Amino acid sequence: MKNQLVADILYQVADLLDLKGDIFFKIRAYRMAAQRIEDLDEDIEIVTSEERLLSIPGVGEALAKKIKEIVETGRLEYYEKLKKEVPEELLVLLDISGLGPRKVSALFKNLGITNIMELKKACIEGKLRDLEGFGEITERNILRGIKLKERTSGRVLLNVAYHDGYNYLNYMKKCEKVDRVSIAGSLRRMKETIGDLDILASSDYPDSVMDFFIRYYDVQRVLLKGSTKTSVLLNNDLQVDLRVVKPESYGAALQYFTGSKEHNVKMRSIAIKKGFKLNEYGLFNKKTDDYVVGESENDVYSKLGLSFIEPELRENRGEIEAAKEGVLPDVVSYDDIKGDFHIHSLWSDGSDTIDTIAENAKKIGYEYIGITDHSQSLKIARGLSEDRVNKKIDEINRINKRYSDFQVFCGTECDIKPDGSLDYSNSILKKFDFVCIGIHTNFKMKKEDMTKRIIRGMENENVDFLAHPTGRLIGRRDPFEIDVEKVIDAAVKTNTRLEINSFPDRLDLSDIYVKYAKEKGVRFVIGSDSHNIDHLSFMRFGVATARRGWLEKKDILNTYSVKEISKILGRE
Ligand code: DGT
Ligand code: CA
Ligand code: CA
Repeated sequence: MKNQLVADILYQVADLLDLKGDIFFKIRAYRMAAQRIEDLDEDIEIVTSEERLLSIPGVGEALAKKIKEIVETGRLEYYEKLKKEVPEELLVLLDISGLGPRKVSALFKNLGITNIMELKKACIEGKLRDLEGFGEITERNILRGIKLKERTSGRVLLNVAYHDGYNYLNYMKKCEKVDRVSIAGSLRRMKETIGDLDILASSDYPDSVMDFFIRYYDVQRVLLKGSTKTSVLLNNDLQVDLRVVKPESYGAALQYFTGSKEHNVKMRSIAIKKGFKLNEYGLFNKKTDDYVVGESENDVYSKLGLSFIEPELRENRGEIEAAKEGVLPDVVSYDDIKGDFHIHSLWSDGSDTIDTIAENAKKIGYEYIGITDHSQSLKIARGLSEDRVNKKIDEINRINKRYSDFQVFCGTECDIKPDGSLDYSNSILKKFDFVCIGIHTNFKMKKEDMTKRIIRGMENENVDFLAHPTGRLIGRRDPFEIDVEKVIDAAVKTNTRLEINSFPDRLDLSDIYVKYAKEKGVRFVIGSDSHNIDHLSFMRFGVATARRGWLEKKDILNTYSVKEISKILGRE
């Protein structure tokens, strides 16, 4: 399919024309055609070969010729020509907050500025203030925009965004003029990293809502303020976008701004196929433009013949097809979790006693926890010698006697040595209620050796789980060189559960592998990898990853009762 290629080139042509200051109607024609083609539910190559391009709304003779050229040659002469007239780097400048096509083109024409470096220099030297339509304030704004772009090219981890996003949401709920309000965007989908936060509200008084929004205590400054969209920067440089829509559009807008973009593109094309038009204002009759539904997300999905799709699934990874067939998984919910199987205590590198951890876990509503301190050779993490393992087991037995409705399972996070042997002998491993293994040393090995090492570890009959299977640290360390598919096959064969490690910089296995592994027959366990009691709440990010990987309750050990778990672990 060349649909996206054609759409992308047409979008770029529109941007270039915009920079050149071409007439509005022409620019809009390109943008609209690009969107139509992005939404098209059939292959543009077929439409072209059957000479049906003119049947696409908004496509006239001239555009049809250009589309045909792209389909047939993969490029567009007109676009190549435009690119020569407008330095391509100028397009990058459009991304800077405070700059639009008109300003970028004025900067180019008057000062010859074509890239961020030149722009920064000109701002610092005060060369912009004398241009028509610019001033000292514009200069400062642009400089800030540049700094922001430099700083925020990185994304933040889910836990940071979650904390900031839900605090902000709770504040917005206090606004009297707000009707309904929700988190949208990638945070609602619980993606592992977040670019910016999106909040959606419905109200008949958008201006009051915007005023309330920018008065939040953590706002560093306001980037943009309008009556439909306002953007602010928090003190930690995270951007937050608020959109306000009318109550009748709330569901459609929530659907739209939750994304993902890829999910939305497919949704729009289904709408078109069914004689509708879908956008952030609602679902409309394509012919008459009459409003059909839009107040609730559920209405939108159901009118399109789809069952409701949980936000975490909206990545265009087959969820729309499954919703159509009515075969979406009944994904695990956040409150299905009855306990945590990856917790470090004061016995190794954790900072709380097992007593304290147990009390806090009970408060969360858990029925059990599994304590997984490190094994003997991991000296920096105060790994437990055999003698200390025995003492710890005694302590846990004492604690368990105190509770009738809560259970502490004594586990270990046993190191897998470079040769694939484990850091405890089998006679010690048998003493634990469960054994979790993981790699903590010698990260850099040849792919083949690393894969063998992990598989050999899983082959030990005492092993129950493999912790953080790929070893990645988001933004800091790449996954080990391993053949993940082989590891997944071995997990099935050896009946080893794969862990979804909930620590925000791990989220390992990641959503895509989780989905793949489930299809192969793998079962899972979720662990917070807590090193203090505040980390216990990271569990929700592991559950989010499980949901994004299409897991159901039955796939995950932590959703079972104490009794069932003892049976599954087979140590009673
Ligand atoms: P992020 O912020 O990079 O983590 O990811 P998102 O998904 O939050 O993306 P963002 O903030 O740019 O936009 C929020 C949602 O708005 C996005 O998930 C889908 C929708 N959206 C934004 N731009 C487009 C677009 O060009 N086309 C479509 N169909 N939807 C869009
Ligand atoms: Ca976002
Ligand atoms: Ca956004």
